[in-house]
Amino acid sequence: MIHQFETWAVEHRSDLYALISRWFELERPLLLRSDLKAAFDALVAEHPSPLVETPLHDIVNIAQEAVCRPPLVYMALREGAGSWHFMSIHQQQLIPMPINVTDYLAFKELLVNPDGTNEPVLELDFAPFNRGFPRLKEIRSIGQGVIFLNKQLSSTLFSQLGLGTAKLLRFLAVHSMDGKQLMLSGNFADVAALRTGLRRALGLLDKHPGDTPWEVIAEPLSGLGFAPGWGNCVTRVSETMSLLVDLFEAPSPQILENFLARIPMISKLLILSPHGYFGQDNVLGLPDTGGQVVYILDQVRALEREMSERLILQGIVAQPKILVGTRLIPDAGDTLCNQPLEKIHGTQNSWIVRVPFRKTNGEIVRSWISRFEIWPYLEHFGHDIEREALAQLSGRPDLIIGNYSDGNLVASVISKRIGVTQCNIAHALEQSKYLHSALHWRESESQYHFNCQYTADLIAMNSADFIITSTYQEIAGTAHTVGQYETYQNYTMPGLYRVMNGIDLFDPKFNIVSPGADAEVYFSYLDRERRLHSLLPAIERLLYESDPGVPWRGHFSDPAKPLIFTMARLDLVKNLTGLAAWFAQCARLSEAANLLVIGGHVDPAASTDGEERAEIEHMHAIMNEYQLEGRMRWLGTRLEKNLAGEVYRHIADRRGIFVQPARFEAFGLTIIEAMASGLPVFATCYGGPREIIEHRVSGYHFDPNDGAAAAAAMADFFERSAADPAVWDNISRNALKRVDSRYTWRLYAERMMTLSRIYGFWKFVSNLEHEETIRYLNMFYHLQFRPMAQALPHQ
Ligand code: UDP
Ligand code: LCN
Repeated sequence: MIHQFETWAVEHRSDLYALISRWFELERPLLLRSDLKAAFDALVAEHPSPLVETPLHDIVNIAQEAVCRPPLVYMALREGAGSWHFMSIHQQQLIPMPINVTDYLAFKELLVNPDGTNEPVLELDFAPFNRGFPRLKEIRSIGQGVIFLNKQLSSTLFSQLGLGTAKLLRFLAVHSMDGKQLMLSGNFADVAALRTGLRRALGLLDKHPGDTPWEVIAEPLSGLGFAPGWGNCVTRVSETMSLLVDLFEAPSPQILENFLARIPMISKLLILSPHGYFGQDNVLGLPDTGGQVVYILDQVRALEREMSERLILQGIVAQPKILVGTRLIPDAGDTLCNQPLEKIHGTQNSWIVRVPFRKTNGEIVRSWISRFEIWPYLEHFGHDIEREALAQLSGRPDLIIGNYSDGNLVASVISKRIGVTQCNIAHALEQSKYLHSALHWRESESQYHFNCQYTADLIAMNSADFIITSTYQEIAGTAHTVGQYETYQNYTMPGLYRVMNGIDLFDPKFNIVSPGADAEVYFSYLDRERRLHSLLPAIERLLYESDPGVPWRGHFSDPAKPLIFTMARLDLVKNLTGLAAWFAQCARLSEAANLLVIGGHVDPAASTDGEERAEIEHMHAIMNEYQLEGRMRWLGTRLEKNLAGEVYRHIADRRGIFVQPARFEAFGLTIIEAMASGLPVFATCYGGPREIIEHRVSGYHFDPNDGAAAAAAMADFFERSAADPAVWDNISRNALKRVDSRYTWRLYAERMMTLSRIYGFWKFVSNLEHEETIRYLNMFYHLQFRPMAQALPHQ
């Protein structure tokens, strides 16, 4: 494509000139894809010769960004996920010149540092470390890493005559849990000996009924060299042994996966989520405390259940244990975040463990601090939480899972120190939320400290053994939008460093494992028997009575209309104020429905967070300007989970909709909660919702930059549903189906455990340790991250 454009440009100099001039006329040094396209479209309308479907059009289609410093324009072209090319064009010469990523970034740096041409710059490039490691080839396979790894490694391993099976024998021979030997107790000299043993064992098992428990056969099997772990009864033990026999006979990745799925490997987990208020009650909606907490608590319950079930099936008597490490906040208001230990509801043996942040002089930090300010405390926190976890678990965890930039950094440090597999979960990567925040990091340094955050991200991503994402787009974006991880592929932070290959999207470490919505709480509005009817009076009061009993503003003059419902933290990026404005400005929409907003505080003085306070003021201004009093109710409260579940269903009873109007949403748990309740959802097209919802099938997307169109689409939906109830019913039914087939915690837990086992096995038998990378990262941490973090103001 690029080559064709170069050839085309030779003969179409004046067309190219016309377009570049338009870009320059915008007088903005950094143009986005939408700007580049809009200028092209405007040119097409007026230009004497046709430009549509020319190589110029193709180039504009793949252009993500352009840096304009007349007479030069430098372009970043994205042919597909992770496939970037760069090009420069001089307005007079009009010859497109391919350039490399370094030249592009260096040119971009001039925007903030015009005199910096000759300044030395630290360049980071992780590509050389990954040579020799298997990597995916197809764009559509991105995010299915461990399964790919399994295929790759098993074919090489088992093709080396006898080597693979010998390694498998060694793996089984030393496999233990909590110091107890599992699988093999006998000293099998080689694979042939093990095969003979298996044959004998299977012969012995044949003599017993299938449901004979393990205890009965334990002794004779132990005499043949077999330890617990094969199964809880004769049938299960025979199946597991047969899988191993098959594997020796004709190894295949699938049999290996099935066999590994049965080996008890994981019973102790450490999950890290340092920032925010991490608790079970009264925390949701507090600044920085939202979906991540919901996700982790549901995840813990699902993983504990899955681990227990698997251990029982394998005949192991062991109680899995999960710890969630977070910070202890002494001044924690009406939450329990000042407690060092809190049992997680609905689990047997999972706990929140809290240790405080400390200043350099050892003094404890007493109050909540924003996630943007926590960097100086993490090192000390890492040591303390590691010590606490080792004590609580009586040894090392089998897996460490980090959450968000801070948790992932701490996970990196601890997992390398104690030699445990590291899994990362991002929840949100801020480069996608805060546009150009890397380039302009210095301007927002006093508020956001993105220099620390993006450095931490780079370290954590590259040190993780595997990374779980909620959607495909989180890694690789779409045809025209950049993935959240992809934003780390190349970027620059002028004055700090320049990243040429920060992360490889084709790395098998990426795995999509989508979360679910708690099925106990969020279920269909049609499931009358399970509904919490006792909550109805509370809901009616909240929504319709003159005093709802919580801070509020507004009421519904015509309560018979269906509701447009939105619920989120009152962050700028969540854009609840945007929705209120669109609603107010669209007469058709406010004619068809009422608006219910739940989030934040109604009294600005009640908020401790600057961004939230500004949004509160903004919401009031909109309500004043458009006199929304009788058409909108705003509740400044946080709904308890069961109540929230029943509210979604109540809105569905009344044939309303849920709207997620964010400027960008990394995933969006409220969307799957609403869908799981059978409520039609309209959600932003930026981020995870684009993938969760199939447009017009199981819900709708809209562009939050075009609120009028979004409001019109909602108005259409209400009007069409009023004329034909099947319109609403169809979307509702498909939303329920979609969540059920893709977004459940049961699917999540199964998949997560499979990945951990496959990964654990391959880590044992092959050299997956990226030792060179680890040394490089260690240096980067000490020379770059640490001094920056320590230089931040302490509370
Ligand atoms: N939530 C809630 N009560 C509230 C506000 C939010 O239970 O008053 C829950 C909501 O149901 C969802 C989570 O908080 O489970 C928000 O997650 P989401 O992924 O939508 O957004 P985040 O806050 O993580 O950006
Ligand atoms: C953070 C976010 O911003 C949401 O998009 C996610 O749904 C949530 O975490 C849970 O992963």
